Amino acid sequence: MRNLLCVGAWPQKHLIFTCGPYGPAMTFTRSLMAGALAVLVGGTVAGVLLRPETAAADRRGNDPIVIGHRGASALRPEHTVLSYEAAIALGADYIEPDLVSTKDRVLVARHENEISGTTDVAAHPEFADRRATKTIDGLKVTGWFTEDFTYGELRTLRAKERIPDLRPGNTAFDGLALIPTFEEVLRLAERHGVGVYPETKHPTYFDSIGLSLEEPLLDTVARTGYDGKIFIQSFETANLRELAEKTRLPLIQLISATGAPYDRVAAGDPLTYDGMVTADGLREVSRYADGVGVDTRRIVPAGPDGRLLAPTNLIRDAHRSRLAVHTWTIRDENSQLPADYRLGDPAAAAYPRATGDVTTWITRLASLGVDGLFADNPGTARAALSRPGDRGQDD
Ligand SMILES: [Ca+2]
Ligand SMILES: [Ca+2]
Repeated sequence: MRNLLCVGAWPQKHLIFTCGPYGPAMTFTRSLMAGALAVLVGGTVAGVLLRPETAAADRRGNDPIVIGHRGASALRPEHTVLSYEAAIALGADYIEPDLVSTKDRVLVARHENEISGTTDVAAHPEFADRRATKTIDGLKVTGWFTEDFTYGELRTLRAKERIPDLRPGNTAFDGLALIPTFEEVLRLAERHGVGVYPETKHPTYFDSIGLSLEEPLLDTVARTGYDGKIFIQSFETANLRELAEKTRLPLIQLISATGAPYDRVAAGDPLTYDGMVTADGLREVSRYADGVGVDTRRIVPAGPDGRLLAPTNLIRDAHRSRLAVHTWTIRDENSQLPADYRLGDPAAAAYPRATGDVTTWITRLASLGVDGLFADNPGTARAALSRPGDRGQDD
């Protein structure tokens, strides 16, 4: 049994508990329980127990994995096949779809369920009456929402660049790409031998409107027969705990620089992200998840002037709890980098979007021991990690 679990979908080289010095015991406990449950209930989850290992994402030795954040969103409109294909071409180990639901329960890749910023929906008069104001995770949002469209209707829209001021070159691809389904992303990844790193978006909200995300996520993985690498991520906690009982696919608890998981807020629970990154908090996360996906500021905080301070103990504490540490988001542009890594003349008009010293930033994070990096330009991350011999131990 242990061996079956070892050679399954677990990305062995990238999770501390299977390749590092910390031993596998705790995680196997969770996976054995989930695996046994899957066998007992039959159905979709049991199908993943005998997956063959795919080699593609394991070829990096002990380097952190490179996760193409929304594809290669620095270079193409995010969450399009164009973006995912660019990420794959640039050497991403994983591509990352954020998942929201249509009215007819199809999971599609969008950063938000509100789609006016990333599609041409506002230019479709036939959908003018779908414009609405809703409260999502306590915030009022106005626009067009995926849950008010059937998949067929969404398919008539075309994607566009979300932040054209920062990434004007990406507008050359406006109007060219469809909204992809999760199934399409899985099939694309499988064809190219890369992993998939789906995020459930606003799970409490989607439960509240009867469109729970977790069941169609697992069903889609099973139905497509996807047998590559996968991590499932969420900023909330309850749905990850629920998933831990239903699947042995590895789970990543996302942790912001501030705030609290919305499911905990909605439940009146005082748990915050600050509480989750303490040694005790991380130990609790390790009861249901296999890793954390943290804002880089949780690893290296920045002062009020934007310059970096001393690293925290998060990586050490997470590894002691057998949690992998993935971090987000690595972006090339000066305006998106810590002040320490900005390059060029601040007075120049192009300075905010000019490429800074992002490779040194990536090298620093790697030297601190991160196990994975979410990068808007996976090519930069791949290049930085490929540089020979200049990565010392920083901690
Ligand atoms: Ca995401
Ligand atoms: Ca749910």
